[in-house]
Amino acid sequence: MAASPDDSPRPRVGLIYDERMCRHTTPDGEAHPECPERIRAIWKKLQSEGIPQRCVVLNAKKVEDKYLASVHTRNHIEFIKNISSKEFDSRRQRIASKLDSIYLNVGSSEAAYLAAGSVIEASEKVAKGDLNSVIAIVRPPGHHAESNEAMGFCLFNNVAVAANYLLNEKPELGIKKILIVDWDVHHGNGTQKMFYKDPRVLFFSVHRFDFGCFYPSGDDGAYCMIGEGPGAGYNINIPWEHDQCSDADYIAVWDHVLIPIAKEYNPDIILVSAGFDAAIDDPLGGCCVTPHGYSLLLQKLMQFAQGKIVMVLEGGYNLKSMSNSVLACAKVLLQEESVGSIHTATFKSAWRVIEAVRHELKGYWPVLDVELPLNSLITNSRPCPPEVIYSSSESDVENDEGATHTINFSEFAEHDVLLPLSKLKIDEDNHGKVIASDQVQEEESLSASEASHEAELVTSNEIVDGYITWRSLLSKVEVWYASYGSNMWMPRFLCYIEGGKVEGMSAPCCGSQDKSSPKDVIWKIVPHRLLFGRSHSRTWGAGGVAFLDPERSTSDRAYLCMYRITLEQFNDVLLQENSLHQENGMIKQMASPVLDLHILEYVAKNKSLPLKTLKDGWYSTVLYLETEDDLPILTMTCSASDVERFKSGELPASAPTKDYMKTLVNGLVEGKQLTMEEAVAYVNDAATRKL
Ligand code: X5A
Ligand code: ZN
Repeated sequence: MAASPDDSPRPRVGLIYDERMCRHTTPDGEAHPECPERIRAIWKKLQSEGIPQRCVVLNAKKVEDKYLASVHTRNHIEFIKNISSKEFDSRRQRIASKLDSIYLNVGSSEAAYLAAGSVIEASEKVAKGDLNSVIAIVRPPGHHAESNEAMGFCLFNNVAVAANYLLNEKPELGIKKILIVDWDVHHGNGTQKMFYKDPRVLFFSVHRFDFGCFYPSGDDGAYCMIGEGPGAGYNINIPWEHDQCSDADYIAVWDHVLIPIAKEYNPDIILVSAGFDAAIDDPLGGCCVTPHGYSLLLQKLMQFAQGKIVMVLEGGYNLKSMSNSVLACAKVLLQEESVGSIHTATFKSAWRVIEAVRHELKGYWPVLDVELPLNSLITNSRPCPPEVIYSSSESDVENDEGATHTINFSEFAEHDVLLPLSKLKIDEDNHGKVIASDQVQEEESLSASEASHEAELVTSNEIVDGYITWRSLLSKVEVWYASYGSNMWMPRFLCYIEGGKVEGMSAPCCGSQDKSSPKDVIWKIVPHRLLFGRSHSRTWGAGGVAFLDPERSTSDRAYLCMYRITLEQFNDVLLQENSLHQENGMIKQMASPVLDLHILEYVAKNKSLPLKTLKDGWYSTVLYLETEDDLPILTMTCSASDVERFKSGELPASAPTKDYMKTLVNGLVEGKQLTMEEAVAYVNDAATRKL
């Protein structure tokens, strides 16, 4: 710790805190992570260290409606204003339950007005130069709030309101360019939308994304969302692929993305959407940024905008961890602490994200148009963390050993990751609802954002663990699973859904978590080569396992029996087909899906995608055949390189045994596709034709 040298004046740092912002609480006193204690704990911590005495303590102020109106609709403003009034007493809870992760009570309106007004007050003081910087300890948070939507614990978008105030209401203060740094663990979807076409605001958000499965799920936080029109290049997303990100990952992003761009942009002021839910031990974030890490991030920002920084609280749900982090930041702003180096290693996945972001943005920010020495950077980096595997009590194979093996689902083939992630289709007319692939979904199935809303309701008040979320989400998305081998026989396929085994199988299936039957079954013929190999399998004992050549060929015809199932079920089938669903006899539950909406988008684009997470399984390649009823037809087969190895004889190509043949024939006959004789001839032809 070093005191600031005697010849340089102490920086003037403002603090805003007001007890009235604690009156926004859950109506019945149920526990909720976004609780009044959050700001009380921070304030107490700062007091215990004598920080307020070394700062300028400002009064909170309610925002005027006219300032809200630049980012929120009239409708939304009236709603937040009136929600706490007496006449809403009976309706308030019902209204809140219709919103995404929002509670409301008699204190909500005042708290929301104070939070937004305080950030305006703070920003004006800093813009004027009365103060060097301010920490606004406010709640409810703001960055999820959209122009006409309260969500994610946020009512008004405090930071966006203040940014607009400076730009539109106070031009005389000379603030023409604002950098918003959003380091809350969640994507700042609201702020992004408000300035998406506006180059006067450079919005930068680093957040957990988990390929679209982390709150607020969907595609908005993807790195391809770079802004539009005159705002193109002025929206920057850093989407982490998984949990456990630490100081080193954040510093790497600062050093290789944010800082070079900030130098070029040269902002007049910096507003930090400072959530502390990426902090170590936060119950929602699952990351591990330390107070030291936060102070370093903040210190690196102080070289810009003559140190004009407004730090605004967003999320953060571990009282101790966030209080320590805010304290560390206060000391940095007061220049009482100079910050040293960090001690963790950067994730390999973080380098991958950084590289992808730099690639995406280098046309707008030439300083990024240099290759990073990625090979040497990655050499010293951490592998992705293992997924948490949940063991199921419904295991059909008893074993008392814990499930220890883990599959890293986020690490599919390297070359795929380095390609820019393609965009999920956004339906503009429907307020940006995400539609899986290029398909229009069935009317009764929900859009991904509706589905994620539902998932959110399921988990409200709970620690979001990602597990319920992805299953709820993908249970709303339907696909055709196309079978061409033994699964053409419906009773055999149903084992993958319902569990158990049928005649001829030597080992039972565990089934899908969602045991509901396929919604529909239809048949189709496709121009792919059916082949047989791997004479012995866990399921059949001696068999002759069916595969499709991923390549299309006009001379080939394969029968497909297609089941309309959910994408959740497809994931469970994918795992069982690859014998990756159990370890030491324990059924494993996936912490994240092998095939999520984002990867589905890849598959749709490339038609065939080897999944690195399944690389040890025989069915590691997913094929996107075509569509039926506007739903994608998916199947799984061996890799293209396995086809080559079958051809060369390196892997045994092996005709079906009698029992296996019987299952295939049963499928084709009971499915009314072929007579018994025709079915036998079809299988024999495929088995004997030269590869
Ligand atoms: C501000 C903030 C998080 C919302 C999570 C909803 N919101 N599950 O951190
Ligand atoms: Zn957050």
